[in-house]
Amino acid sequence: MLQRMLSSDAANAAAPTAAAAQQPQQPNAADAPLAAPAAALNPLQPYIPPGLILPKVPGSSSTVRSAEFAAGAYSGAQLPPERWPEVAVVGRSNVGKSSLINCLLGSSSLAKVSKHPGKTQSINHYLVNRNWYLVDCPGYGYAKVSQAKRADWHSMTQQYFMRRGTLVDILLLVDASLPPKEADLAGAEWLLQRNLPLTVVFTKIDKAKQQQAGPAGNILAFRAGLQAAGLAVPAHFATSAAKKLGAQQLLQYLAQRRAHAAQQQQQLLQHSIS
Ligand SMILES: Nc1nc2c(ncn2[C@@H]2O[C@H](COP(=O)(O)OP(=O)(O)OP(=O)(O)O)[C@@H](O)[C@H]2O)c(=O)[nH]1
Ligand SMILES: [Mg+2]
Repeated sequence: MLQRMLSSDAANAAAPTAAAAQQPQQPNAADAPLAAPAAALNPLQPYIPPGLILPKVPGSSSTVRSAEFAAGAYSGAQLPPERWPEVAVVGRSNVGKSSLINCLLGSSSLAKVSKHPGKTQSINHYLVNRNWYLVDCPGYGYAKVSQAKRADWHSMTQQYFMRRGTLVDILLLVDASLPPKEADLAGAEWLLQRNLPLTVVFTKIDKAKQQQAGPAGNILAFRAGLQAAGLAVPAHFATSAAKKLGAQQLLQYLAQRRAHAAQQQQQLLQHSIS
């Protein structure tokens, strides 16, 4: 479904700069407290594929000291300049993107939360610690706005993913209180097929529906869905904005991703000078 929404015209576009951030480092278990052995996978614990385990980078901080709204873009031209590393948050409407952003940033109201899907209609940049952006993207899979507006959202988000040189990671949010949805699996597939950086963040692990698998079962089913489609299973985190679960681990991981991307950029720069 997402493949249709994020139309295929970009499928052959040039490889995005962001793909560089996805390149794995050599595993170093001693330096990677977030890694969980696949054999003993507890779906509610963070999972990082061995090839993506990042060594600790001195000076990478997961503490949020300040956070402010920086820009809301309704078109590519309105995006802020590519100045800081950024982490995008995407997923179906109502999955909890804005709630997770508030939870990560220690705010109750920075990103607007609503029971009604479609609240976030622009690409919103939040500047964290004055040195990185957390970016709230419009939701997908929501029909209560005009078709024209919906198409506009998706094409803008797609272009943003493909062209943003400072994009370090894309957090695809998936509601863990529900069985896997086709749209979410398709969203992960779309990103993976373009070698864009992807981390799946399961939301609402506090919420279980009676007579259903529950968050742990739903997470395992989602992973199995990706495997069945022949896709590599990406890193994942399980969170609850309502109960403030999983935020610290995710912030720690994102600090490592940013520091690693900065190191890579420096290496590329040195390489191009020498
Ligand atoms: N139980 C529970 N509810 C949550 C959690 N996170 C978000 N919600 C609820 O889910 C609804 C949607 O949350 P939002 O954060 O606005 O979702 P969104 O993905 O930003 O939605 P759009 O902007 O419409 O795309 C709200 O009613 C939230 O209170 C969670 O961790 N647990
Ligand atoms: Mg929102």
